[in-house]
Amino acid sequence: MAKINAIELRNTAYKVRESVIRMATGGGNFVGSSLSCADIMVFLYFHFLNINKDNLNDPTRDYMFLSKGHNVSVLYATLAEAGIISKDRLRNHLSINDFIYWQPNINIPGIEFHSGSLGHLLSIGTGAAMDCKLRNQNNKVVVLMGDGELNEGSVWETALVAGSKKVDNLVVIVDRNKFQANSGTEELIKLESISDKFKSFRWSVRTADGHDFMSLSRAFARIPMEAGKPSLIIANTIRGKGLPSIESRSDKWFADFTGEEIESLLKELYKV
Ligand SMILES: Cc1ncc(C[n+]2csc(CCOP(=O)(O)OP(=O)(O)O)c2C)c(N)n1
Repeated sequence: MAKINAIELRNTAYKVRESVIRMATGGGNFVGSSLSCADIMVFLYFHFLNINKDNLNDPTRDYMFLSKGHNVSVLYATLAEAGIISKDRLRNHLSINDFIYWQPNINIPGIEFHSGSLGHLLSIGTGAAMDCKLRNQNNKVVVLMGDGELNEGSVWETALVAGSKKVDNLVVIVDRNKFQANSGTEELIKLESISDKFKSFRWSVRTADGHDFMSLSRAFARIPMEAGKPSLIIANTIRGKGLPSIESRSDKWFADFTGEEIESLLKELYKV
């Protein structure tokens, strides 16, 4: 991996956050949990993954599956910063006349697969990773999941298969913001220890600070973490990160802000 340029990544993350906030009006957006994974997305697309506007049709490039599909605004914003979709198109978010809509749609360049129904893209990503291995390609497949999403049964079926079949080009990153929609994950259905559960399914596991590019860089430094094992990175994050007035607020998982509120949130973001 190239040397990390944390300042550049931080600047890109500001722009991504700004786009996510601007999309949280006229119908709304899952702004809280999109902001929790904004730094992760920037790290993936601007440092870790071999995905860019010129190699989308190259089967040897890397793949990124957004399994927590309701956070698609952060994916759109990242794809726009990467020049994969046009920034103008972000204004169509929530227009029924564009495939840019509530959930990831494969008709948008850079989106690998439809999602929205939680719990499915780990199996799709595992299949893609197995396919790459069968072709003797060494591209990496990353799946970004929510922590609450781990409650879906199909996640554990696939985790068992990926560990058992030694799918070691697969990396799952969990946005561990400790919320599932409007409730705390541990109050709903206890998830801990996520690490021990995956390890017992023959995965390698690391934790990282999901808002610290150096910490993410250390966690992703060697993939596979152990030969013959899929990798899990538990990224500890804060819902609403970047906007102190909504950080960790259960009522700001989803929000539909007025134009005035958006302007004031952007001032808060840039601390002006
Ligand atoms: C199969 C399925 N069940 C329920 C939902 C409704 N739903 C959308 S987001 C969400 C919360 C998921 O929690 P988490 O993965 O932690 O995401 P976050 O709280 O970070 O948004 C739920 C239950 C869904 N999209 N798919």
